[in-house]
Amino acid sequence: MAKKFYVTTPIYYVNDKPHIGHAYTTIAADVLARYHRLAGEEVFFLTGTDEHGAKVAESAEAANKTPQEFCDENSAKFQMLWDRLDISNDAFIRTTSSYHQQGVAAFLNRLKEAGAIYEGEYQGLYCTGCENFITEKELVDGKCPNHDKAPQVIKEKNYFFKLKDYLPKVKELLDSGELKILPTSRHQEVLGLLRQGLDDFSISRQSVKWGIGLPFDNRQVTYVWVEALQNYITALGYGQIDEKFAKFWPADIHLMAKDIIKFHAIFWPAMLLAAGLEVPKVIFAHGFFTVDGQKMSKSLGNVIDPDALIDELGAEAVRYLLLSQFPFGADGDVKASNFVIQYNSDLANGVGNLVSRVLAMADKFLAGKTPDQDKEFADEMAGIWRQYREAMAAFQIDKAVEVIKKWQIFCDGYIERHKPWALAQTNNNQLAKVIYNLLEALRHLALMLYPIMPITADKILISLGQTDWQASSLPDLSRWGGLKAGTKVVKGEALFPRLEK
Ligand code: ME8
Repeated sequence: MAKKFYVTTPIYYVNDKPHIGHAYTTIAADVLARYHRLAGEEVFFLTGTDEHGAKVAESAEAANKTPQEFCDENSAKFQMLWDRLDISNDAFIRTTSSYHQQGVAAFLNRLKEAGAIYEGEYQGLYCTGCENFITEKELVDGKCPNHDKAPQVIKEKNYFFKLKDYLPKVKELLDSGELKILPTSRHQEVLGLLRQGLDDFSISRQSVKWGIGLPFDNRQVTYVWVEALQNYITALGYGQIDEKFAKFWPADIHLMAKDIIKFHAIFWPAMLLAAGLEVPKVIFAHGFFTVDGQKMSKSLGNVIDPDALIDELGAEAVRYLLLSQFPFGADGDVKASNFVIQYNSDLANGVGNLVSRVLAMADKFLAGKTPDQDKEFADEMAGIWRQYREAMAAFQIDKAVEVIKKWQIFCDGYIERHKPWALAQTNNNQLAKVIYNLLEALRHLALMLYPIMPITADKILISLGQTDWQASSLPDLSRWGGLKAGTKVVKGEALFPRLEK
């Protein structure tokens, strides 16, 4: 039976349209999903939208819409962007869907039956921007530092989750590595939070109306974070259809940025333990984008709109450029003015130029017919694949991109050393060998590119006469010699025309 791989993104709030931070996480998840499918695994890739809570309700009111209308419109914006970016998600969950609501009721009932929920009185400062309580100590000039807004004082009857009862077990899972938090700096951060001590948290709201009623007290709605986390299981049919849940749970990786690590690394595993379910295997928190050195924010007017970027550079380039900005896991600054420069150097002059050069030479010197097999690169290629697989297995997408670049530069160097145009005058045997090696090298380059730029990869493979390559998986595809003698190869259009700017 094929190995399974379950990858998720956060479900994004629909209080606004998507920006490049959302696109970054989703593209990264898509790369992992595509890589694991290519490796022959059975993949379930989930993304979606988080639609309840005070923040969404307030934004809907400000827009003069009902919450549901507002959610429908904004959720569609995310789905449209993912279509434009060729995101290959297997499901798109909306927390206003009835199956999510039913799954949440089943999960909460289970927590209640397990004795993990009790009633209490709560008073605290609530920041709607964070959808979370905030302490006096965290305030700066009386305001939430993340949202620059004064929190509301909330006093109400709530239901609480006995978080403290499960913290020792969460710590044990972290120590044993059964629950991995990556990169390791984030693991340390989570241990720090545990050392500081955490209180039980309230799982319901009395004053908020836009949410899922508690199954055991419908005067209260479920706290938006509590039901949002459950999307990872309700999307698999938790509480209703067991088959998918049994097959794919636990998640192999929950991807997100560092802002929401506490909810995922502590609260979520604790709730799962209380419900007697397995915890996710890996929680990976990548860094935060800043733009030209500043936090991306509407008020600064520096939010990069992914749609505008796609209009300018094309979806494939946007996927590549976002992922190759900085190490996956680290914070990084994006300079919008660099995108065109990097497009020209990496894509137009790099991959694009190599592909068109090799195909043009095969066309000109050998009438587009693949020569007999040669094995000059077989060993190098195996080494490159090893590095690529290791990078992907460690979720180091930027390293996988580096490996691809290295291979492209190696091929450019090989052309310069062997000068096929000179061999065409003097040595046809040697010319045939060199062209075979280059064509086969392109096939491997395209396969490595596939998770990152799927359309580009497919175009290259089709030019190489590989129309049914998707029927095989990596163990076969990555073997040297897949390109058969006699296969017709054709020059395609330029993959990445140079941009003048
Ligand atoms: O937190 N740089 O939703 P959200 C990189 N609904 N990534 C960024 C980013 C930035 N500047 N800004 C946002 C929520 N992101 C909850 C999640 S999950 C059960 C519920 C990405 O719309 C990144 O993935 O605020 C971050 O974790 C996520 O968007 C937060 O999205």
